[in-house]
Amino acid sequence: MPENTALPENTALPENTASPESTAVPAARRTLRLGVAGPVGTGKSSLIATLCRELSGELAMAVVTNDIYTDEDARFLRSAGVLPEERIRAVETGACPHTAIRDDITANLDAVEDMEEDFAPLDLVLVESGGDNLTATFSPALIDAQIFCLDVAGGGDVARKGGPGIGRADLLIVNKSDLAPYVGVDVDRMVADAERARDGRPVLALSRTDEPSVKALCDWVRGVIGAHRSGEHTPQDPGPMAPHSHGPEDEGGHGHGHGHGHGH
Ligand SMILES: Nc1nc2c(ncn2[C@@H]2O[C@H](COP(=O)(O)OP(=O)(O)OP(=O)(O)O)[C@@H](O)[C@H]2O)c(=O)[nH]1
Ligand SMILES: [Mg+2]
Repeated sequence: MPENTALPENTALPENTASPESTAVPAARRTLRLGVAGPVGTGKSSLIATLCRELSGELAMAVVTNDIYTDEDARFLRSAGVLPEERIRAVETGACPHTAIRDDITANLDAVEDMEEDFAPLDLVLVESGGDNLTATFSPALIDAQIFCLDVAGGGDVARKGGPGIGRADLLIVNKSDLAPYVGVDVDRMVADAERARDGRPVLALSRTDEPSVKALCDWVRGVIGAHRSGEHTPQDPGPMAPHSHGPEDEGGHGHGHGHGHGH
């Protein structure tokens, strides 16, 4: 496993001169915090595993996963052997994945800050959202840039359904493009639909088995890290989720949860 191979520019962080409240390392010198959100099973953990595999030789990285009830995603990533195990930590979010990445981000922020302190200097912390529907987006108070992940198996029309992540995430992934022939989806058309919904923001058809697409993903991440360091990247808020509510039936199907709503 590579040692802490931070990029040289990131090595000149000021040494603990700041007080705790103002651990105010200028944003451009900080680790890039990159969120990955999207519906259940669209390949978020696999995309993160791919990024770790491809980039951990050149970047110092860590991962925070969010699962509703378990640390399943963290265990998957540890077993993939793509990063030292201690660089992968799980946050258990309870019933609603939105809350932990947008409304009350404390548990995630603590996990990210702990990682950044324990493994300083880090170039990149990836945060995987709990799998959800089309509405979850990260707060820009937690992450600097975000990827929204769809997959072809969810249907070619999903990209037209819109929502804050599809419309305004920094990068939209149309994942598992290798499966398109088996599920009757025209990837080019799905990408074109997504591009129309995004006012020129980037869309990438990805498959972990398609090397050029993996390279394009890695190049995009390198580009955002560069822009973040030079101060050219401004974290964008894709906007809040649409008003919705969860009843007990959403909470694992056990019927003993407490319903709640979001409508801000
Ligand atoms: N064919 C194909 N399968 C993929 C690809 N990426 C992921 N998968 C498969 O899709 C399934 C779901 O992948 P995950 O990475 O666990 O998806 P996820 O979005 O993290 O899932 P949750 O965290 O449960 O929401 C797994 O069976 C993966 O092996 C891909 O590029 N091609
Ligand atoms: Mg996952």
